[in-house]
Amino acid sequence: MASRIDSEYDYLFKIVLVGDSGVGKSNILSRFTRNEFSLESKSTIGVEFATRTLEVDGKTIKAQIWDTAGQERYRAITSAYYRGAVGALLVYDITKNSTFDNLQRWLHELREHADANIVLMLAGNKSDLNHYRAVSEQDGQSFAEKEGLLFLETSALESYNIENAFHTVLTDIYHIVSKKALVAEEAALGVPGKGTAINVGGGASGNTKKGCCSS
Ligand SMILES: Nc1nc2c(ncn2[C@@H]2O[C@H](COP(=O)(O)OP(=O)(O)O)[C@@H](O)[C@H]2O)c(=O)[nH]1
Ligand SMILES: [Mg+2]
Repeated sequence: MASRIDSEYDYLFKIVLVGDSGVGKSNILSRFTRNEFSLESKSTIGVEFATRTLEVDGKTIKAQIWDTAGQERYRAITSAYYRGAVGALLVYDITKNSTFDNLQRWLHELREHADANIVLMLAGNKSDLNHYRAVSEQDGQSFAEKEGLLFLETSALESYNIENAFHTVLTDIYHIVSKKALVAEEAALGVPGKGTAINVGGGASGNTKKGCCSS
């Protein structure tokens, strides 16, 4: 989702939260959008999202952040949840190994359902519980590097790196979108952009890659 509307904001970006139940997704969302944190875990029925508008590189970005409502417990997140998402926070709990072990499955699900160009941030949440730590920061970092993800440890409780995580993802998305717009502009003007494949051989080995964006 990257539509341009003139009045209130320049861009609207959909971001999804994924990861096991209990890792802190709903609190990350409430911390970022309302600056609230709750010790209780409440799960409502159906998909919810919250928005926050912020400045990125001088542009007004409206972030629409989607949270699951407990369906992740049954691994029953529908493809509608991922549709149109241009960013995702893949969250695990640094005190719970199983939530780290399940990351591969979440990544698989993201890669299956989301746009190929989606910006992914791995977030090792509950960094305030360092005394109960089960996953080292190095393990998080290595996994992120191996899978090509951004990485931060966060704490929704202490409000640590929450702002930074979303800001980093939104900045990355904005750069991708503005670069795409530039390429489209150059194409419209007939200027070959950087990285454009120009077929000179006339053979059948043309670019067979399909369009990036699901709808
Ligand atoms: N210590 C600590 N607890 C957290 C943090 N984030 C969430 N929690 C707690 O973890 C539990 C599950 O959080 P919740 O946001 O409902 O997780 P979700 O199931 O992924 O949406 C709740 O009891 C929260 O209070 C955090 O950063 N630090
Ligand atoms: Mg939740």
